[in-house]
Amino acid sequence: MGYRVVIAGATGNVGREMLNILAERHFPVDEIVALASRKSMGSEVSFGDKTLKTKDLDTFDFTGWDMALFAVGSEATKKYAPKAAKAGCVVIDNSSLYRYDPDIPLIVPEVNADAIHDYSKKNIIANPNCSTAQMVVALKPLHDRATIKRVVVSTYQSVSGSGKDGMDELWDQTKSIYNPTDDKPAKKFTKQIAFNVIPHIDVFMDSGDTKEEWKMMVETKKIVDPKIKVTATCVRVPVFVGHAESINIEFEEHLDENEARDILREAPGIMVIDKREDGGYVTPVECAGDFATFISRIRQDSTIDNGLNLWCVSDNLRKGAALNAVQIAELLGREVLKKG
Ligand code: 11C
Repeated sequence: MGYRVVIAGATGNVGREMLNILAERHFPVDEIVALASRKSMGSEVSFGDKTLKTKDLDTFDFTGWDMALFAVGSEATKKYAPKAAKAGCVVIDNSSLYRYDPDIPLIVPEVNADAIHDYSKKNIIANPNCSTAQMVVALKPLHDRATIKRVVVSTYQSVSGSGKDGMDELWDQTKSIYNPTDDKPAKKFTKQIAFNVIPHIDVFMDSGDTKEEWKMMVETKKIVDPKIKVTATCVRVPVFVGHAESINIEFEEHLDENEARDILREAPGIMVIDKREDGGYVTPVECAGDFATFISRIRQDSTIDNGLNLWCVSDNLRKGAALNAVQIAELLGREVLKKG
């Protein structure tokens, strides 16, 4: 016996990946329905070797469905997630709407799987921001060994994080650079993204940080440990899929780089590729389509007492969004609903 599963936002980048990953991981599905906004209704999406025709999210009755994976953005989530939760269907939400609600667990299964039991307060579970998800997978095993005090992170985030429009803008602008008569001015991004980098993701906050940077600080505290201080600079780069992060960590205790490498090698969800030679590290194009969070360039930071640097790369549509949501669905099935 399996689950009756809803995918809300099935035609977007993340919704399509959710369907792919459920099929790839043989999630025990009895029935699955793909929902979309009225304007995309009737369009087709793939689920394994099947094709699903999308139905209207606005009129859908969630009664009798076990879980709904939402990938629709905060506004539509606000309208439809409470409806699903009230009908007894557990919502796993990829938007930022509920992440900071103390009654809603924010889960990365490799890090804080125990939080799953708090789902019942509101029947909703939140999925973190993509740049946070991959970072906390790397931080948690190191924190367990040497207690992290502070993290300084700079991100190199792909355009797929901003949806299909962002990917189209990079593609069109890149082509137009070689064909100046076909000028493609910035629309989705605030400056030219082709052959450029932009130190601005999401809106500016009063502190001067962007909301993307704020999310990394606040979500890391909620998922790993409220005592960890995080400062972030988030940058959009002209890469289609895969976020990279340069992470500097300060610990309470000394942690040798070789021990850190061994700890990360054993940690769930991580693949260490770290040879000190040309190409002995992972870049975003190599991580696209993969489940793992890749760690490279592990080395001591000798400018502080207990410091370590590393390079962390992961598929932002997978570990950063759809894969993590499916892992939460698996956890919910295994620990709570127990049907599969
Ligand atoms: C980006 N991290 O790369 C964003 C996308 O809070 O779920 C995900 C935004 C979020 O633009």
